[in-house]
Amino acid sequence: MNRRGFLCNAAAALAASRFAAPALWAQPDAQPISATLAVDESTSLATIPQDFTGLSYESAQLANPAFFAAGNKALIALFRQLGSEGVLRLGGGTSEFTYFTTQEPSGPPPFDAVGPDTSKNVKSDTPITPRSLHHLRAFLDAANWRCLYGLNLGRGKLANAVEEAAAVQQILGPRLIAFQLGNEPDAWRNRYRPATWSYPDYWKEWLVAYKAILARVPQAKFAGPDVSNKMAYVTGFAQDVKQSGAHVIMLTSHYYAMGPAGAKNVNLDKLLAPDPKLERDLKIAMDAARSVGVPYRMSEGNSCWNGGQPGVSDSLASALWVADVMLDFARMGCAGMNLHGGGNGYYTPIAGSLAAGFVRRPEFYGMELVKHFAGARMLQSTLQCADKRVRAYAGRKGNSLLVAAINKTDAPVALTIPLSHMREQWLLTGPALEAKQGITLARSAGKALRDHVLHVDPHSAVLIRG
Ligand code: BDP
Repeated sequence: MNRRGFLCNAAAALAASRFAAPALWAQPDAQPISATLAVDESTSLATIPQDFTGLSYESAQLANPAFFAAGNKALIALFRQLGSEGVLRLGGGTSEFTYFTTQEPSGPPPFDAVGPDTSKNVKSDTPITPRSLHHLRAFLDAANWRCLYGLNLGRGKLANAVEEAAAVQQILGPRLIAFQLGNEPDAWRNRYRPATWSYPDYWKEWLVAYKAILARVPQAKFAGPDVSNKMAYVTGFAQDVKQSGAHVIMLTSHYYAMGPAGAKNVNLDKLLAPDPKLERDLKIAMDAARSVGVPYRMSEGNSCWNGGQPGVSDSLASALWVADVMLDFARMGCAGMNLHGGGNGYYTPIAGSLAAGFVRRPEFYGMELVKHFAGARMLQSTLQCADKRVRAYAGRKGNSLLVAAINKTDAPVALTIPLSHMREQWLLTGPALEAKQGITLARSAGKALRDHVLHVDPHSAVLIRG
């Protein structure tokens, strides 16, 4: 039964929660939270690029040439489901443990699927060969996605990175967006570099590598600095890029909402609460990117670093979190986001392997909801609501007004919006906040919105097109 069809106003919502289908409500007696979304159609904040959606995988995954390959049809289909265009970023902790070789290794690959990297230091070096790059190209062609490619600057030999760059450029061709040099260089101190390591040291190394690659691959494009969280690296990089005249096409950094996994404060409540560092750091990144005149992309991130928190990163909560965070980044002008994962990691949006097959994890559905905003202009909107875990966004796409509402509370929300009718809707729900299975994103027909009120169930998200 579609309960939603019966919910006409806040009072009815309460009645329905008590008598119609109480089993689905986290708190059957919860009073509806009232909220109002005012939309300013005349003020566009940003246009969401078609390839806003992205995934991030460990570079080590390339050691199995059959993984990113045209034959991996199941994975290609899932990528396409997330976006008719998109960005696959290769990098992560293992990218400092890969090397390029034209010698195809004998014997089976070291693993089927891998990722995310949690060991930080203890890894074995894995090879990347022209064969895996040709397969990657075919995979990207089939998915119609492009690639941000991370080279090993942390531990590798520059000459080897230069050879790899030449092969990647030649093989990926138009599927290559740019190279990134090193993963999270702001975290190299006492790891791959001495205790004195700081931003100026990084810039010096970056420039040497940049020039060496350009000398061999004149058409190479670059993005960076792909840092973990030290925003001073992003602003410093922007300034130095400008001063040196280096050609960088995109600024990048990572965003993990929480971490490390296992820490005391890592839990469902924290994931669903507003994160003050998001707006603060994103503003710094956007300002830096604007100062260079290039887009900014969140090149790697997810709910909780160190592989994700079981019961949190793999639950309905992560689906609600990702829908909110993606729209928030988009609203602030970010050009795209690469959700990190791979293997059977807790936070990965797609889990599995060639042998076991691939499955959608809860986060996948949150990303899928956001894909409907691709190409939309994000509109200036103001949400009035006492509970900050209620979120709403508006966008204009052609003759449609899109409104997404994310209810991260355990009470129903009655959201007043500037629409009296919806043409269609997508509903993101699951059996419980911590549920790992049974998460769905279902599309249904439109209907009238009595008194302009959109009812949003507890722990659910809805996207409507009016
Ligand atoms: C980041 C690494 C990535 C890891 C992730 C994590 O770049 O490879 O998988 O942390 O710890 O720092 O989950």
